[in-house]
Amino acid sequence: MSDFVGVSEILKSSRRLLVTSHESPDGDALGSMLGLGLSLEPEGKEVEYYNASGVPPHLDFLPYRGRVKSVLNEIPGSFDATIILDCTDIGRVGEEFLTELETGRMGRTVIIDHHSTRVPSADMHVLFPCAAATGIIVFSLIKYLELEITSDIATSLYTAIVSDTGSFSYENTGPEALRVAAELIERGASPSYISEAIYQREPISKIKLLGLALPTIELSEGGDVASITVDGTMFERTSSGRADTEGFVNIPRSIKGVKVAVLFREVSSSDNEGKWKISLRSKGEVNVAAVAEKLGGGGHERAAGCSIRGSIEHAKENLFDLLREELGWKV
Ligand SMILES: [Mn+2]
Repeated sequence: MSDFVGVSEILKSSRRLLVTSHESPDGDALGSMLGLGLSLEPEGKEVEYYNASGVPPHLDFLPYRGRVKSVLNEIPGSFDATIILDCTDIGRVGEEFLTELETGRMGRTVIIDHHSTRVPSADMHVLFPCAAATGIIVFSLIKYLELEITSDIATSLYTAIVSDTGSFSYENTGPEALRVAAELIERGASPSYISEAIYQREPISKIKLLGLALPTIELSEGGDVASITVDGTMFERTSSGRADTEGFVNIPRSIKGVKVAVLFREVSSSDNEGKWKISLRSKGEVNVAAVAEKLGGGGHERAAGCSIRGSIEHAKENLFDLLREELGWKV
């Protein structure tokens, strides 16, 4: 059961807090981290910020991003509590965190999230799968605790909401997301500045990578599924990295009639077998979280992810079989 009051009590009674989120953080993960932490600091709390992947280039405009450390070892001492945002599975915080957790110095663990696919693995949690972004839950907590929302906090939380709603275009965009966003604008968030910072500062390497990836777009399952593939050689040829594939899945998603969009991204694996990170987006009725879960991943009904080992042909076959079932196609 979600314990909003219990989590608020932990925040109130803790003196030193660690705020963290999942690896490869998106705008919701980092925006929620900074939004929550910055709201607690004026209350005399000592807050440290940690993300195993650091701050990606498209989010390097966030206020106080320099406070986010990517090596836990560089943050000494113990914490009264660790707040894990936008992440229900504690393992997604990263290896180093799991190791440090064993030492007991992380204090009580609290998860604040809006993902729905897993049972949270922390001492206490606030889980609202209906919230469009974790940033909205953080906003509610700040209000409940009667803390001030400065313009830096407003910018952080607005970034969280914009990121997870696809600039207020996905199905999760509702009155609540827009009302919270409106209040954040009143408190100093600038929609044009934030959108430009996130979406209009692409590195040329990303556009070149997209150029190589576009010809791989293919339709399957009678046009219900569209996929795009980025393999290791494309990264090499364009000197780009995994962060450069951000948003690629929206291109197959934009094709008329497509119900499920897929991005296959090759990641380095210890063996030479190949490993594919898969991003899934649903435009129709298909629950892609259900498909991702069958492959050991998770996410939301309309946006989920997982990975498959082996060749690209193997990955496609595996995934498309499951999607066919979910789409209700008879083989
Ligand atoms: Mn999120």
